[in-house]
Amino acid sequence: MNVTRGRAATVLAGNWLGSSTVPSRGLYPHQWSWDSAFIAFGLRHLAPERARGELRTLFSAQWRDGRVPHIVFDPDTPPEAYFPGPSFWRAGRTSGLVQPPVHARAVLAVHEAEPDHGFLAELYPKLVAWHEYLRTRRDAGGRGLVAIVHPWESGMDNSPAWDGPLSRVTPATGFVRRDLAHGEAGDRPGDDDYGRYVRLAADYRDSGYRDFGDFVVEDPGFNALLADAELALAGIADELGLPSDAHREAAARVEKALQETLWNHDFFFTRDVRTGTLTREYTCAGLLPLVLPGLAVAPALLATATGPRFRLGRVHGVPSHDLTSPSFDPGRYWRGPSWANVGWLVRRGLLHHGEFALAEALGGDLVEIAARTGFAEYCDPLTGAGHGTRSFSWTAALTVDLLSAQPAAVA
Ligand code: 2M8
Repeated sequence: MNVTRGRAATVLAGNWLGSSTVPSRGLYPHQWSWDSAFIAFGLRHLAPERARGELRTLFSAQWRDGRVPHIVFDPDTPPEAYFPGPSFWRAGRTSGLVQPPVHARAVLAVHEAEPDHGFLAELYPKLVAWHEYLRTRRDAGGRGLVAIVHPWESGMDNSPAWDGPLSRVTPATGFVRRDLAHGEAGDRPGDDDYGRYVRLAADYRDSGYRDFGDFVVEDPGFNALLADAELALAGIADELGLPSDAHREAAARVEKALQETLWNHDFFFTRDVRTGTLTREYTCAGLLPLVLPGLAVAPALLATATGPRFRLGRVHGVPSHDLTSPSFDPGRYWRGPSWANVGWLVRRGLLHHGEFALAEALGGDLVEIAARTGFAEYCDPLTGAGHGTRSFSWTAALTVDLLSAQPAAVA
């Protein structure tokens, strides 16, 4: 077995709890929604039964309204290990927020690695209910796009795109951060931002996880991944011999709304639903529509991706924020560093749009960084230095997937 693949498999085995995988033993000691989907992309090559188990465990915590919670708490992990824990959320064994819907794509990929129609048939209605929740309960702007109600829902928690909408939120106080016990303070969000996250989550909880509050934004990353997930659902329906046109139509509607609402000149921006304005921050979320094979504006978006703002192919991975912006910070959480999951998604997009050499270079670079940094959570795009926690599950899992896709990649 390739050395890097073996080390990645060891990371995943070390983070496995028995029915799901933690993103990291110290910093994130429970199950996270989109992490589990990325983890399944790697596990499918190593242990397909575990990949299926990962997704089944997540969906066993799905709410009756269809939402898939962003955290499923491990009952055997002490409550003080992570804040905000179950007593904060008051939602049983889960949080009440969501994360980007990458699950349908993961379910289909797991099936492709080892066909299992029973697994597909079991997950299909759950995925349909999940997408239905997003479509019907989250269209705050009325334009056919999902609105997120908390930065944590984007998965890109501290993105500069949230600074505007977050400025309306009064930070909560009187709580103890647990994350700083595991991470460098300079890599993590600042105290004021953390206070705002806690305030927003508490307000949403107090509304019964229903109301749109001070933070309501349409994120191009989240919505592009939903459109891609609808395409994956169409693929699952085809495998099951079920009608699939409705899923393709749903994907096309989201793609059209993305284009009409969030595209401006050379990029997809976030829209603040409360003010009706685009944020004008170039963040990696705006590159994610590249995952859509039919994207009409792909040439212009690729020009931005390879231009001075992201310098794809000339830096490490895909920077999470605009390299030319004064708020670019190469080490701080989602304000500049490169993440493996974003790189992996953009690589898929490059393949869809015929950028094969760039895709291969990006894939090789992601594997090399992961191996050299001990599967770091993120890295400095300018130097490749690792940041955040190490032995991070999705970095390891996506490395396995990349090595399986291109066996000639760096060992
Ligand atoms: C980070 O988010 C959590 C909150 O959900 C945190 O900072 O405590 C993000 O990077 C998110 O995308 C990721 O899913 C999570 C676990 O890896 O960590």
